[in-house]
Amino acid sequence: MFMRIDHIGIACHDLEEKIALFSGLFELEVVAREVNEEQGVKEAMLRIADADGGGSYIQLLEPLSPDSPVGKFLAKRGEGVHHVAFGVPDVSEAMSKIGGKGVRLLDESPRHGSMGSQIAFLHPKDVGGMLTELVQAAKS
Ligand code: CMX
Ligand code: CO
Repeated sequence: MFMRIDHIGIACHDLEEKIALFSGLFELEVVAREVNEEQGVKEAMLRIADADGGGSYIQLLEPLSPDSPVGKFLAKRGEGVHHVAFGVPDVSEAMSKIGGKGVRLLDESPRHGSMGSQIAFLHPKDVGGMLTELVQAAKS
């Protein structure tokens, strides 16, 4: 079902500061910056690897407001790993397969994600405490 780890999402208070930290430490290049109003985030994608069908990245996330998912997470847990995102060939198919196993889907249908991808989230309480994102990369 999973083809790769698409990205690790990291919650932070100051996006520019964490871009400088991660790109400096690990020599990663920022390949996209976006504001995603629906998800309540300002974000940057730092490339780790390229591959046919989608690469893998670190996703740095700054909340647009305190009552957004990342804003609430920061208030409760502080900065750090927020979610793990897996690359799938077809996000709708993965949602129905996984939903059929009793896992709560946090999205009724796929939403717009980074770099033109289609995404959906699974409830962390049904996945061993890990907020899980499914990603169907944009066709290249
Ligand atoms: N990882 C693991 N557990 C988490 C979590 C996370 N990121 N966020 C919340 N939880 C846990 C909480 O600790 C809480 O557990 P307890 O009841 O034991 O305290 C439980 O889940 C419910 O959390 P909550 O704070 O009551 O609920 P929220 O209103 O914060 O909602 C969640 C949590 C996961 C449903 C919500 O954040 C969500 O819908 N997330 C999906 C969308 C998202 O995260 N978007 C931002 C990223 C965008 C992107 O990657 O592009
Ligand atoms: Co993500």
